[in-house]
Parts: sequence; C-alpha cells; structure tokens
Amino acid sequence: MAFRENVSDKTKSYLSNQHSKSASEQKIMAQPQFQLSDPLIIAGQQLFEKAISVELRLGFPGVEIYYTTDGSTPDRNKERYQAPFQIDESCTLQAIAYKDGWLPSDVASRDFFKIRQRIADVSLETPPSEKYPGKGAASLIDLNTGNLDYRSDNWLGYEAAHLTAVLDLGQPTVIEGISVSCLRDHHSWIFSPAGISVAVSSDNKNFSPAGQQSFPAPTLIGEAALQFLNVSFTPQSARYVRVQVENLMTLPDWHAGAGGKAWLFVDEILIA
Ligand SMILES: [Ca+2]
Repeated sequence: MAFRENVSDKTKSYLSNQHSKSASEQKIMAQPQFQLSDPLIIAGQQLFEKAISVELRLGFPGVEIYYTTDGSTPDRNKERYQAPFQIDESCTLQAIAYKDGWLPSDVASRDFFKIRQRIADVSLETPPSEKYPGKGAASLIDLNTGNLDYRSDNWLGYEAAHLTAVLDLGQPTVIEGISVSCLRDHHSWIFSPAGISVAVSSDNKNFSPAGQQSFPAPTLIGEAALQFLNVSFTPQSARYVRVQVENLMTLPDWHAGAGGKAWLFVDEILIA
C-alpha cells in the first residue's frame, strides 16, 4: 500500500484550505493530494557489534527517499537513498519519502545501538512468569529485541515482581553504566520500571552498589512504546553486574485496572 487508507491530517488541512480559495484558483488546485506512507527501515537487528546493513524501501514507482543519521530532520537537502548501506555507530536513522504530486511521508525513525561490551553469560535470580518466559535468561543478552507485541518470545514478563539478573562479563572490565530495554503498554497492564539498581562484584559473592535510577510513575495513560532506560555511574572495574529492574507492582489509580498487578517486560540488558 503506497498511500494511507485514511486521509491524513495533512490532506484534510490541504482540502479544507481549498474552500477559502477563489473559483479560478480551485480549478487549478482542485486535485487533492494524498500523503505517501512512511518508508520502511529494514535491518536485521537494532543492536549490533561492528556494523549492520540497512535498507530503506517504499514500493512505489518514482519515490525518492532521503535520510539522516545525525539527529537532524530529513528532507530533500539531505542524503538521498540509493542502495543498502552500513551503519557502524549508534544512531537514530530517520527517513522521509517524496514524490511529485504527493504530500511527503511522515518521518520514519529507528534507533540503532552499537554494543560496546558483549556479555558472556547471564543468570536470573528471579524467574519470569510462566506465561512470558521469553527464551530464558539468554534472551537478555542475545542482541535480539522485541517489538510492541508483548507475546513475542523476545520478552520476559514479570507480574508484580522485580527482575534480578547477574551479568558475567567474562573478565574484569571497566564499566560506567547499563541500559535496560523494556516495553510500555498500559492497555495491557505493562508499565515502565519504577527504578533500576546496579551492583558490581569481582567474585560473584560480594556485591557493592554502583548506581541507582528511579523513574517517576506515569500520571496519564501513554502510547505503547519501546524504551531504553539508562543508569550511569562512576567508571569502575567489575566482572559481575547484578541488575535489579523494579516493577511498579500496582496499577495506578487512574488505570482501568487500578490496584491490580502491574507487569514488567524486559528483552535486553546492555553494558555502557
Ligand atoms: Ca534479547
């Protein structure tokens, strides 16, 4: 489908503007414009170790796609897409499609992360719900991320329980933070973590606190979203990293299921 099934807000605005024009102007401009759909950003993984190939696509003749990777908004003055290309640093890729006689697409956007430190092993101190076990503890370090469908087997789901995992870096390594990739889907009772705490150890027995970050509880229902939440701390050497991702535990007062058990969904933990 090369155009939106529903007339977009931009098109509605364009059409409504026609009413204020003179009859002669309307003859010239009466042909309505439709908006191109967003270009597809196709890549094997969102997380990568060295580099990743990315393809941009919109199956519609005569479409031109422009993109940026520096955070700026793409337009016709930016890089024009010609063929699949490599990304070798963390970035936000943004792309927009143009075609004469059509309204440009909205900007499609996707984050890519270059992994600085591969995690050798992981164990869970708290098991996930039997309903949403993912592919076990290894799901947290396999560089595969889930999508907005919480039923996909990339997600580990915890019902009114915290996630506690111990990462093994394989050897003493200087680290200065972690990121946790999680899902927010309030309609499905899935909430962002209330907080994340990190402790480090050289022997997997004696852990000392490294960092903690709290996140304010939402006061309004939010759109479903994929989130990377960061905890930074003073650079320090560690081989083992214990990460506790704290569940909100109870659905807030404004939620349709107020007082019920909140869910926490996590698909990856990264070392910064
Ligand atoms: Ca994963």
